[in-house]
Amino acid sequence: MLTVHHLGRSQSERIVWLCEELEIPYELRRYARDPVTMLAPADYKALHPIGTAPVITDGDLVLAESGAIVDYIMAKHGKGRLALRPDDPDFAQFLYWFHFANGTLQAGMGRLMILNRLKLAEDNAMLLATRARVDRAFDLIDARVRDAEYLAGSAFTTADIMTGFSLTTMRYFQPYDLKRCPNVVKYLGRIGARAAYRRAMEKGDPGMALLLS
Ligand SMILES: N[C@@H](CCC(=O)N[C@@H](CS)C(=O)NCC(=O)O)C(=O)O
Repeated sequence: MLTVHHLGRSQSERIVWLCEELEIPYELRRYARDPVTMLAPADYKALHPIGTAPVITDGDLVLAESGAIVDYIMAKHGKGRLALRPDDPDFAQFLYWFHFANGTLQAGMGRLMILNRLKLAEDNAMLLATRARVDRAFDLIDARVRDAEYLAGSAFTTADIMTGFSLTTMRYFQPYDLKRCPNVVKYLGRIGARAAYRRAMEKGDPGMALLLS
């Protein structure tokens, strides 16, 4: 049985969301963050040596890292859904946005969160450069979803699932004003209208206000 180990308000919401989109059977185990450090509790850290969310278990397999988990579940249960094939004209876009999610957007948001907590001077070069990089990432997404319904193009794919956390729940940890990104707000309206997204968020983080604007 596939088990999704979900740490509250974390990147593991992606995996719950994927399972709900695919409508596959899975068990959901929820873990609360340590209330002081906001890190994963000891029983979560014991699941996998890297100690971060998401983690899935499937029989003897224990797998971490969002992208690897999404690829694993898609290979086993995707049946061609939520992904583009190499002969699709938007295939390269699909790959780009799938990897942009953790490689650039979430990496930048995480770096900015840490730099902000260090209370550096407002003119600190690293702080300014990181802010500018995150702004560029949001601007790039805004332009993409102005011209296309979803990140890969006209079809909703796992590129959207990979990206969603950084545009929404991550803003509990690193606020980002979406006023500069009107098309991202419209896009998040489309995301928030998906029944599978709503189900996933309600199952994973019951009662959490969804940061869709
Ligand atoms: N690149 C990793 C990042 C994992 C990660 O940093 N997860 C955070 C949650 S958003 C975490 O586990 N934080 C709690 C901790 O480090 O104890 C992935 O996508 O799986």
